Amino acid sequence: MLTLYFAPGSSSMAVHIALHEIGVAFDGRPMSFKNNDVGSPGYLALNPEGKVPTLVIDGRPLTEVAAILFYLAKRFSDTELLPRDDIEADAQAPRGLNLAASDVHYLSQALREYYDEKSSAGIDGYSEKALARVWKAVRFSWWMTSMLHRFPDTEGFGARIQLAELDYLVSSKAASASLSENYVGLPY
Ligand SMILES: N[C@@H](CCC(=O)N[C@@H](CS)C(=O)NCC(=O)O)C(=O)O
Repeated sequence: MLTLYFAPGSSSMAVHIALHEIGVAFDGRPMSFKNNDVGSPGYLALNPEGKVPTLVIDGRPLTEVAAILFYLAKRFSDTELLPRDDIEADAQAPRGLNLAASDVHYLSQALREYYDEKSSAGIDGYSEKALARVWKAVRFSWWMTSMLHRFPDTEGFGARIQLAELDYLVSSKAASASLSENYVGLPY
């Protein structure tokens, strides 16, 4: 039995849409922020963060949009919300989610500027700003792949460079810091 606690117009819509896309029966429980439904002791027992969404699976609560979408995609794998039998393609999903979350950060700033300060500068510059970040994420992904994968035509010089790159990474604090910064997300 699946029960979804959601609020119209909030990030819980992503889960709501996924459930409809899958076509599975679920019990929908609309929550009102105005009435502080998310702050009631009963709801806090399910989701101590006091946020929506929460998906209750046979009595067990699961929170966080990304985790719930991941669960639904795995459980209803025939709907192919995630690619099947392809680990690398599978990994692109959380990568895309992380990237989208970063873009939303810029977008929310731009929308706030627009409505609070009546300035469209943030919206006008949004694509350029978001794309610059996307390309840095693509660069990082390309760099990790070029260091860690074995390529059929990479031997001799290319293979030695890969090893040197790896050696530098594990022996230099600066190189490790750069990897960490890119891995968890570049600063805004
Ligand atoms: N990291 C959480 C964020 C959830 C979240 O921020 N939900 C908002 C709605 S978009 C909420 O419930 N806010 C209630 C409140 O702040 O009172 C997730 O991904 O599920």
